[in-house]
Amino acid sequence: AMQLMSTAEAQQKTNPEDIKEKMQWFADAKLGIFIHWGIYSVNGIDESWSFHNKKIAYPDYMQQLKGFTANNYNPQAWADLIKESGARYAVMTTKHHDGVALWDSKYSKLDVANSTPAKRDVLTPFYAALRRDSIKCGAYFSLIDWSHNDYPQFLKDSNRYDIKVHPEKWQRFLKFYEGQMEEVMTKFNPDLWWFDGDWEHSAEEWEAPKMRKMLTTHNPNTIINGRLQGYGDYETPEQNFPVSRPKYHWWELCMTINNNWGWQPQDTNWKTPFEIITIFVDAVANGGNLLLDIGPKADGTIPEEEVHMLKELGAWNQRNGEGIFNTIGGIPQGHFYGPTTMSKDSSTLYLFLPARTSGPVMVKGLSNKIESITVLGNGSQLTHKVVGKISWSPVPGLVYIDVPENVQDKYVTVLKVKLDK
Ligand code: JFZ
Repeated sequence: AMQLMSTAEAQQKTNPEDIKEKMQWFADAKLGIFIHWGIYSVNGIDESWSFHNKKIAYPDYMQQLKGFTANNYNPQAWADLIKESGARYAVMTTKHHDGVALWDSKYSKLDVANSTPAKRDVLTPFYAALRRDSIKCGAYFSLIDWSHNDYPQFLKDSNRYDIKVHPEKWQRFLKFYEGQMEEVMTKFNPDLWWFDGDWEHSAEEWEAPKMRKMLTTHNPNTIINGRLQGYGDYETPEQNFPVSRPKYHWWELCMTINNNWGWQPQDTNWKTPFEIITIFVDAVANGGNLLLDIGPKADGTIPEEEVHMLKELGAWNQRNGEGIFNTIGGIPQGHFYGPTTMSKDSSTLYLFLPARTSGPVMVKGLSNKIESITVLGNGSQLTHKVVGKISWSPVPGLVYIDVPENVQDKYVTVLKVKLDK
């Protein structure tokens, strides 16, 4: 039997009306690039989870510090590639659950500046490059820190202590984690915070309201993702996404290009550009964004498959971005065989053809007259026929649009339907 996945109920504690203005760039952005970079990229193993799940001993995991060189790291080239993809924001792992900070932290020696051959803060030049390219800066920040001695959880099935027995230790951890968060805040002033790992403790234990207050006081426009035990601004459903029934005001699907967040050489299960683009379009048509992940190698090179994907996506956006960026979700599903979006003034409808077609496509329920239909990317004008419209009845007819094969996009074709107002 088919099973429908239940999407987690949005348990957002912020009022959408209060944050509408600051959320606008996010709503318009549609595409972000997620970057998982850390010492786990040295051996090419699971980020943090590999030692937590005892696939590798903790000391051996930490040996990777010695291999994090960032020798070929070119932050401007990263930013330029992200720009080329069409993405309008980037989210970089400032610190994963392994506790290794990618900036020079005054609260710990466990950072790439003090403990790796890279010998420098790798975040500052990247965020500077993003800002030069007018790309919004997102900071992934793990609440969990499995390396910290005052953090209760450590390896799977072996915790350090119980918070109820040693509340003073947890207080010490809070000071540390809040200190590091404040460091990231003042150094980089992120446009967006992408928290992760909230599940190990409650909102009260994380002091989530206080953290939210600190961040929004420093920068009232900063956007916080949902993984702060409900004290965020938007939802982040992951990977297995029933995106078809959005119940969130703002949401973002985060997804890997192969099967892993960080670089893992054995994982060659690359999604195709067609797959990525159809998922992207599906998210946007349902009012969401796609946060697409890349995993650079320890020397700072981005795997060629990922470079290729970002370039293909960018080329597709060059041809078809008019139907994506700054749009809103389209007409109800069932009125068209594929995803749809609309211009904000609803004068233009964009129809996405999820497959190549050798004949006409049909749209239901359009009560406006159609002024013109063009194919994005090549400007071809298409003809259409209205079927079943009765002159005296307000019920719209069925619109059949002719889509010749030679005008179709290599991946997903977008038809621009201008409506008479
Ligand atoms: C977390 C991390 O543990 C993981 O390593 C990676 O960084 C990813 C982006 O985020 O993993 C999660 C978090 C939340 C869900 C699934 C995996 N979730 O809500 O389904």
